[in-house]
Amino acid sequence: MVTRGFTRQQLPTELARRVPPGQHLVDDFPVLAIGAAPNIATAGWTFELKLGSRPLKKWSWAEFNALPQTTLTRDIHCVTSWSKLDTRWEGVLVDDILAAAGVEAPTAFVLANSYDDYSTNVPAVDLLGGKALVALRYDGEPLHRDHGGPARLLVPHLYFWKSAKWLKGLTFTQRDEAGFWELRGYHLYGDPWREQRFSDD
Ligand SMILES: Nc1nc2c(c(=O)[nH]1)N[C@H]1C(S)=C(S)[C@@H](COP(=O)(O)O)O[C@H]1N2
Ligand SMILES: [Mo]
Repeated sequence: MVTRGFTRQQLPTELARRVPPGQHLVDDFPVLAIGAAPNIATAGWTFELKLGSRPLKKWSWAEFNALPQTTLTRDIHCVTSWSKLDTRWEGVLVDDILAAAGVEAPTAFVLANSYDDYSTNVPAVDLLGGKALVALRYDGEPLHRDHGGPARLLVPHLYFWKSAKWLKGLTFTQRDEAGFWELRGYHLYGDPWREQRFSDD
């Protein structure tokens, strides 16, 4: 399937309806980050669930890999205007992370925290009901460091900046707290179908 660079207008209807307004398709997988990819060894890797500053549960790499694994094949949409269809990810559903911690979402908002000091906010409902994954594998291989390995958040129905790479943990917050890009003018929610790119969109 040759889709590279095509905009909605140039695509057959079946594909066009999967491409949000202002987006074009790519076949490659662009790498975007605020800095160089951090090198995180799985030996020292931990994943922590928190309620504000209070720790709820922490997993080592081995413990996290022992949680139920789910595969999601989803289209992804970057705010810089590329979209990529049928990307295949494998990892732990946020639902299963909460179940393993023995908690239900204690607040309505989550801040995803990363090892490169990146952060991004997502409403808790957008992470639940099978919608979001902490991905450990992409396309059948361990997640490449450039794409956020060892583990990244995948929230495919929102712009891809919400899918925090090099994920360190998820923090439930009382209020919707802006993350790295949201503090710099990006939309608090980021729905690609409503073109919520910037805070006043
Ligand atoms: N930790 C971290 N996560 C991040 C970023 C980042 O700079 N640091 N950039 C975001 C942005 S703006 C995008 S578009 C995607 C890019 O993911 P990719 O490099 O796998 O395409 O990661 C998002 N997650
Ligand atoms: Mo982005």
